[in-house]
Amino acid sequence: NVNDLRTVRKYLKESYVKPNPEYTGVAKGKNVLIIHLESFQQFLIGYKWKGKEVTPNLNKIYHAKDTISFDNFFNQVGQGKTSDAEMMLENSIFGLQSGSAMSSYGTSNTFESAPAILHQKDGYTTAVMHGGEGSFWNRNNAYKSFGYQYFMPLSYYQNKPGYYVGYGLKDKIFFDQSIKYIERLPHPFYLKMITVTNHYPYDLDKKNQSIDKTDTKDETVDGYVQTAHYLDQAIGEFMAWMKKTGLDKNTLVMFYGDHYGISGNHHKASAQLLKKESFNDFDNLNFQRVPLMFHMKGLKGKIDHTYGGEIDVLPTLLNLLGVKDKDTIQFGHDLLSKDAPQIVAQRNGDFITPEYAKVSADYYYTKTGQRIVHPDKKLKAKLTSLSNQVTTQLSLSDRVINGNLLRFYKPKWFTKVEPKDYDYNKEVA
Ligand code: GP9
Ligand code: MN
Repeated sequence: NVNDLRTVRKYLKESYVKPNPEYTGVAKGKNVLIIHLESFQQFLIGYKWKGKEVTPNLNKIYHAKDTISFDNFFNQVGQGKTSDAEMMLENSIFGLQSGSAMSSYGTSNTFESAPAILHQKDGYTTAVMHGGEGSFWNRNNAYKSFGYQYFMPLSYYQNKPGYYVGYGLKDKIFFDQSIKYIERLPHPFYLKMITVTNHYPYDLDKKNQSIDKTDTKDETVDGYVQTAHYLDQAIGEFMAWMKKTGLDKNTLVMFYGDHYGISGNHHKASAQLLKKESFNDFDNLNFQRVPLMFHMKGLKGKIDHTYGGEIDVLPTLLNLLGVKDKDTIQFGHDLLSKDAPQIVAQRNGDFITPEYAKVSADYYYTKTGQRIVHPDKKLKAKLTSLSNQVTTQLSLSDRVINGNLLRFYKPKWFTKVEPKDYDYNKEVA
């Protein structure tokens, strides 16, 4: 009810983190192109197999002088996987403890999401492109609630034999066919492109395999570098197109990995891939790092070591775009802020900070990986406090979703999104 909203707002006010003014508006008015890297883990960046870089194009972008890259950025998804990542990125609200918030609440809840904010504040045209079924994760409804004007799922694409693998069109075909739609989008646009070939079980036709599988002998793991390599090539081709057309000059491209590709059930194979002697639950928490990169001509790039997670992407992006977000219900903060709290929640209540980590009932020192066995009183209080902060953040976010609290929240500048105003069968204007 309304009182819950008050509790949430009070909490957000008290925990508010001021964005970094040095970055405010550096991408003002630019197109925003979000490239969703399916199941892409941070360890792939710079990773070599048999002497060959697995993701040479993304590596180049990661290190480019005009890219802000994060190397302590974590996925925070739960069972909702991709949809939880999308939920967080579009709203700075967590997915749920079980199930998918986009599936369960995407149709009925009120949202104040990135596309609606950018459309209303700065006139952005908003669209999602994805070479998979439109109903997957309830996207065809949830995107309307988020205020996306256009959604081009599989039905917008030509699907010939051999084009489709797993959950959608192969990435190269997807990017290729997306071009004609991108060309029609009025500027500035906010566009999300969801890749899918690098999805378990990492199947790929012979002709597109251009790096060997790894040799851990774990069948669910060994194809991972192969589809990641293919995804990287697709991105290389697409970025070349952007450059050729000059679109790269007025577009902020943001890359992110949605969640792990190799689950916590493959400790032995994971150890082998990382050339480690062993791989425990703490290592698995570290394995939840995924890429986050902002790439734009003229951007002052760096590799930023701040600890953060998917919940923080929207506030970071909005600050780069110079869009004030102090009066929105968002549970994350600008990652470039000097005051970033660097406490990264996992959906199950585990967390990691630059100093400490919690996995199930165990605490660890982040730097050494050593388990904290007998914490003194002071440390114990510190760990409990961190754990409580994480639980509070998660449970208040849950209250927003479960109680549909945004229906009570009406900032003056925001016009409520009406899903019925959107029709995903119409042509781009
Ligand atoms: C399908 C894709 C996969 O459209 O987004 O979702 P996931 O299985 O990764 O949650
Ligand atoms: Mn996914």
